[in-house]
Amino acid sequence: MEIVFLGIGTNLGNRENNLEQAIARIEEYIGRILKSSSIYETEPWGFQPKDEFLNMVVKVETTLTPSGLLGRILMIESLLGRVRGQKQYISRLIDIDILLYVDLIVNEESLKIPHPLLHERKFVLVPLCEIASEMIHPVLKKSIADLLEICEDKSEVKKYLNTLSP
Ligand code: PH2
Ligand code: MG
Ligand code: MG
Repeated sequence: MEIVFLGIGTNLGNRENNLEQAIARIEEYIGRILKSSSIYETEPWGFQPKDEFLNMVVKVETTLTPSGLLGRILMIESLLGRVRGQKQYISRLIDIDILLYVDLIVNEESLKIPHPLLHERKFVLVPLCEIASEMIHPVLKKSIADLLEICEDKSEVKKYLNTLSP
């Protein structure tokens, strides 16, 4: 079993329901969720759609390899209605990103782990810090708590819900 951290985001449709569906599919196709962060409402980062995001982070145990994991994520995203194509950011029903895969570093064209923008985004660092503040970023060699402290992102990230309805 390997431990992975996944970031989940949505800014279209019934956002809470989208998160719930994503969680259910992650448990079905990726592995058991060991920890979930609270849900945060976050200002869009890097583009300006009218709809705010809900973001959260989950810690999952899995037997999948990094590329197997990516394959399952793409499948889950399309099951939940995600449409891809554009190169630039667009609003989406669901986005699931691999943030960390144990302390592995992957640097391929189609897959980079840790997520290359993890440390620049408060919408990732705040929920990740809630469940894994002591984790060391394998490239930057700093803890998640330290990365959050030095992060220059000033966009708003506010607590929305402690947990999804059981
Ligand atoms: N995802 C992006 C780009 N910008 N902003 C917020 N607040 N939350 C996201 O999940 C997000 C974003 C690309 O995946
Ligand atoms: Mg993303
Ligand atoms: Mg993505």
